[in-house]
Amino acid sequence: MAEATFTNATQVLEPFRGIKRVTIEEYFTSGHRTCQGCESALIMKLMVKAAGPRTIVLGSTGCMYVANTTYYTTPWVVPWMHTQLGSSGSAALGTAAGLKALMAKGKMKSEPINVIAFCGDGGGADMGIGAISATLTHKEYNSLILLYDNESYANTDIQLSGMTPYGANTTFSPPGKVIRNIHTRWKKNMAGMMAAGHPECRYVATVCGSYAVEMMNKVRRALTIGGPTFIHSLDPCPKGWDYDPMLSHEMGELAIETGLFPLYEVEDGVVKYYGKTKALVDGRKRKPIREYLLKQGRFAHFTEEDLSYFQAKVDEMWEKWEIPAVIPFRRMDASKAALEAK
Ligand SMILES: Cc1ncc(C[n+]2csc(CCOP(=O)(O)OP(=O)(O)O)c2C)c(N)n1
Ligand code: SF4
Ligand SMILES: [Mg+2]
Repeated sequence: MAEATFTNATQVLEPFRGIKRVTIEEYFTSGHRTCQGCESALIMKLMVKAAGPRTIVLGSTGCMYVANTTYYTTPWVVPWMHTQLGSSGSAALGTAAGLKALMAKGKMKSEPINVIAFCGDGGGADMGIGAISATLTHKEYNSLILLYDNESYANTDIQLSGMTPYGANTTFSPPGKVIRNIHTRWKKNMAGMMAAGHPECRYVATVCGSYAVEMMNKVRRALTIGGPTFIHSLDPCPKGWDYDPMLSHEMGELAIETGLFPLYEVEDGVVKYYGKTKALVDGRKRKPIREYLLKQGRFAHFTEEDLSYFQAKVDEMWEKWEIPAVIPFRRMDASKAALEAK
């Protein structure tokens, strides 16, 4: 039998050294129907620009499927496939495995092809978390899962997800006269969870479209390093968050400057902070969370008490977590440990 030529080789995508070095070609073009100011659409554009033409994109149901593929139109220039709402993980793994098998059998030219599966917060952090977790254990297949987090089930009219922030007004959690905050759960920590729980996953990162070059370089790093990789993107959504679409970039910046959404990567277990998040780690003052929350209609019902609670939770991420804003573990303090040892 002929020797299989296929290896786990990846495309080597060097980082873009500044905005002027970014390639001009677009693989997510006009022809979509997302809302004005939609940061998730920008993330799609940056993601595939970073990956380049030898890429297959798979997308689970949600705004980035529905608004991007109205019947007979699509902005995707690369091969694109829709997958079921909770299936981004299985789609990524199956496609990567299928390509590998076809190449090993000599039925396809052997070459590294990027496989990227995206999912929303509903499809990825709630429904599809099991399949994503399974994929992140398969080091023999190269794939990137990108979770675009607009903090709701946006496509079906802004329902609450496990990634919706505390207290937000959604169609499932409208503030009432008797109960002001229907939604009182704190948001899941997806990137931290994926990094901490998947030793075979060599690369996890957080990104925001407000920092486009950094975002693209993290995609390029994930695809270059290979194996299963994961990126979590925080995407301001004018419709669901209820703000003027022209403020999308500012909203992303505020999420980072207040410390609510840290920008970092974990490569082979080493945490590296980026940009303004790094400045916060190095001691710069975090902006008060109210500057971010009060610009959004979904928090318009917040009282001073709610704002203080939210601020205290963000402070906790930075002041109490063992790896600030990344992993919510704390060491047992020495005096308590000594007491318990008696
Ligand atoms: C199994 C299943 N349940 C429900 C739906 C209906 N549905 C389509 S898109 C969507 C919202 C998905 O939310 P998210 O993954 O956060 O993506 P977004 O719409 O916010 O971009 C829902 C509930 C579906 N397509 N499949
Ligand atoms: S609802 Fe939000 S995520 Fe969906 S297309 Fe509009 S801005 Fe984008
Ligand atoms: Mg969503």
